[in-house]
Amino acid sequence: MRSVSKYLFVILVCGFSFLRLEAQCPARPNPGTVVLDPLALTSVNGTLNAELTMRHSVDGAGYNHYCLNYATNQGDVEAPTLRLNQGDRLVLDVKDRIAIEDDSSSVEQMDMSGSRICGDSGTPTLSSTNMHFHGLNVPPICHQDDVLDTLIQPGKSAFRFDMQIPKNEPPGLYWYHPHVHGFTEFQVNGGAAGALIVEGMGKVRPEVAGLKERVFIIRQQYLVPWVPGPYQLSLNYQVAAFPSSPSPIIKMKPGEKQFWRVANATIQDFMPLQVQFDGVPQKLQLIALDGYPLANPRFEETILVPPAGRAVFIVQAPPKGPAANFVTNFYSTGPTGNPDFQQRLASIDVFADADETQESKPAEPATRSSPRISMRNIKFADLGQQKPTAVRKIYFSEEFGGTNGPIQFYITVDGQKQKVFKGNEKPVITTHVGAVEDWIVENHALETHDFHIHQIHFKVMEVDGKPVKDQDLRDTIEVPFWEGPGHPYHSFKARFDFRDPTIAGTFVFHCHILLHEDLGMMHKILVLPK
Ligand SMILES: [Cu+2]
Repeated sequence: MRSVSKYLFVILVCGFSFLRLEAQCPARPNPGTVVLDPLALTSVNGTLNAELTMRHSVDGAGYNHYCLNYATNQGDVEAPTLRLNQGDRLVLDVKDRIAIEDDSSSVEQMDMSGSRICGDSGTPTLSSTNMHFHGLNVPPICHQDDVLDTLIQPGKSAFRFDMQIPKNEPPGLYWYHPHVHGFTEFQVNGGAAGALIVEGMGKVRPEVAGLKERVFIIRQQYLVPWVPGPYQLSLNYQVAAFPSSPSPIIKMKPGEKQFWRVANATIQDFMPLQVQFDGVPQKLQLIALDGYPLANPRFEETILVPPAGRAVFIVQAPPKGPAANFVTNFYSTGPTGNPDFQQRLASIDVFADADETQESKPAEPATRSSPRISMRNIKFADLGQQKPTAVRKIYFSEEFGGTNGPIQFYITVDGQKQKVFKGNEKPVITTHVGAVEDWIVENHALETHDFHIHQIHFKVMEVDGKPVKDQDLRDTIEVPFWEGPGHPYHSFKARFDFRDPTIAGTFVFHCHILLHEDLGMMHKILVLPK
């Protein structure tokens, strides 16, 4: 915390001016109101075509809003949920209409030399944007999921993303957010993130068929995200700051089972999620993690969802009587990390007529005629049986400057020199289409980090050197902090699948604590075509 005054000084000197003539972002829901699902846009005849406009404003409490607006007859709506089927085409036009006065000096600028230009040219700034489709197994090329080269500049014409969801994409919850290196944290802190759903979960996991479905996006906002300290969480943009403001309300019928899709769209909050009745955690039936259905659904009282992770689970409402709450618990990220606080995300109120009070989509009907999707036919299904073609070790570490906490954040391939990410760097890993690799990822830092790789999922096989019973497919996972000398490093070992030729190209792996990513805890991997 000693570094706070330094950060404030930097911000004042930089003239961090967010003076706006008028609010560009829609008003967000008042505290203590019923939580509605985000507006859902659904593909029609195999295509979902939509236009989103990124805007910016500052609210009365001083929080920056970055909003991905979708225009409706009732006005702009932020960050709609994009719902598609396997094999559908997503055509998304994204326009940047951020208008911030003089942001050019506020952050160190990214070196784009050496990058191919995809979209607009020019230097990336806090007002530039682009889009990452987190978890989708789509090509890392221009107009699809290419965060390294894509730049959308303010005032320019719309940039078109155009991609096909693979026919064997795992049904599940994905999400989209800006990913301009050096500036990702600000826009996600401001709320610029939404859900993307590949339909069909009820066909893979019959447990959810026929249940009412809810989509909950948890976001996190700091007044200035560089400054460690207090923050607010929100649920579908409604601030959850109990007891200083009333909790968001989730309405359910007594005893009703619902199918919740929950995305952790925070910038750095590791969330041990629970549903409690009178303070007692209830068993939640976990169905999927990170957009990948579990081989065997299991019951858990606490579901740990790291930043950028998603969990899909079945919640059963209490009978009338006990106080029911959806909470995230305290989580320690270690001596140099920021603590993640306990917070009630919503109170669950049971009403016999709960149906009429909320907008949400009924889950896919449990019709016998709808064809099943077999777990064997979705991507990566046979990964456990493959022989690895290479084994790599990768580690997180931090460098200190005096007593002010970590100043450099590294992710390093074992044997290489520690370095921060540069836009014009060469890939630190080169592999080829057809490879299946086992990676051991260790954390040598006194702070928990959050591993994420673009374009593929990985199958978790060991944690801290011991085989795990549930070999889940993930795209994001926590790696706990090192307790210090005399203690082993925490690690996970997972199998990474580079067999699909459509992911050939250059993409990134990084820490999904977004400040760390922006400061360079990221590197490139090149997958050569066969
Ligand atoms: Cu990190």
